[in-house]
Amino acid sequence: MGQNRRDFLGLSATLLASAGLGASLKAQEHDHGGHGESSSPKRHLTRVEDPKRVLSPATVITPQEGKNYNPVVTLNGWTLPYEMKEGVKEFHLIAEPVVREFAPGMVVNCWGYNGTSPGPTIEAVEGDRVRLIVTNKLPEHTTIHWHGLILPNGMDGVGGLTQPQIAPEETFVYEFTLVQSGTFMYHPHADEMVQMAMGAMGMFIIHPKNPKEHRVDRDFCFLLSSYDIAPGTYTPNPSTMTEFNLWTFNSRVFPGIDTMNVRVGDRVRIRVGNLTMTNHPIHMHGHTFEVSCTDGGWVPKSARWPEVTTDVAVGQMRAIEFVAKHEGDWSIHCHKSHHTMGPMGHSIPNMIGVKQDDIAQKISDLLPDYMYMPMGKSGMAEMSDMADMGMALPENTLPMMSGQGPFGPIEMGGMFTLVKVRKNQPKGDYSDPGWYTHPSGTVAKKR
Ligand SMILES: [Cu+2]
Repeated sequence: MGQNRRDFLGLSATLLASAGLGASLKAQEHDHGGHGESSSPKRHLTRVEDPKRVLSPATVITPQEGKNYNPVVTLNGWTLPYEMKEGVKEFHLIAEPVVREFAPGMVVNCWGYNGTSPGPTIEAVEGDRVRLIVTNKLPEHTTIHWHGLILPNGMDGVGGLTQPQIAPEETFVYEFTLVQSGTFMYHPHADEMVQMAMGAMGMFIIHPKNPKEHRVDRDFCFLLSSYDIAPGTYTPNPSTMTEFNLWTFNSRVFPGIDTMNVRVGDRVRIRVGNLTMTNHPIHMHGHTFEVSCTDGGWVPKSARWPEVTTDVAVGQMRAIEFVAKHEGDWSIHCHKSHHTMGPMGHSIPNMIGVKQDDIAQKISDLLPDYMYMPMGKSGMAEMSDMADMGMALPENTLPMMSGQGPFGPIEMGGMFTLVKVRKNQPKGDYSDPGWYTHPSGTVAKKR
């Protein structure tokens, strides 16, 4: 946290300058995983000067005012800088293998853009002419589809249909004028099953031409993505169709996901895009919100209605808006309960009501290499801090439920984070205020 925008320009410049080298980098990136080099299979990474940064860039939590728009805050992400070239905003995207830290304790071999997965958010303004220069450093061909954008057919990025595939090491140029505003995405339209399962995707935000239109104080965005990564391994299985085991906001799992920190009275927008293979009912506590923008653009005010959960189907984008009125640490999460669980919570024996005593210990004494992890006798909650209970996790594997709150384990491990609403958050300072201090007499208690 606390990184400023300049760092990001620096990061990106480094990436751009170094990406051409395309050299592979050994296991230097292991600053978080806590495992030795011996455990790391060979991987091809883009050479960067500071790989730690690329693992998990700190979010720009207090974006500076743009000239004519208020920039978005991408959770655990960043915005791609551009260069102005004769009236055209020129962006460089490099599709490449990257290493993403999903949360402290787990790094993943992903495919992404400019060093991160998801790739950087592209931000521009309605009416802008944009030039998107795409270099392919992936081991196979790719393209980029600009999901939701109205553009000339030949710029639509569908490999084989509207353009030739971009072969490894080739560079293609997309150029068009932005004729709409709203929340969009970009992703490959080439070997989609593999490339999206590996994390190749990003957001594309177009701000309205009139900065007074749809103005908010805080504008957050993130993508929903899912992965199938077997416990003890590092690389997603791209052939998985439905049985994913890691459910993420911007390729991060709770408690590794940034919180959204706002002041009482702020008008807040949260933009969500779904590039998983299932729908996600996104639920927020403590406030009602309205869906202000969909894939198709802004919803007229007269057509909005209040709700606390909105379903984001596959391929959809939704922006919700509300005025932060109620102080507190409010949960925002997918309401499918499996989607707030880490990889160890799935496909395990049902042991509710079964007396097990120390059976897990006995089995692992007999079969030390076999990971036996049944459900607890009275449910899963007893397993929430199994790491604390001396149960070893496979390497590079997160517990199924985690996150320590002020009152104990939060028991969430996937698509879950917090909206932190504070009265005395200093103006312009949107750093994490810590846990909410409840006024006396306002916390549920034992009678
Ligand atoms: Cu979900």
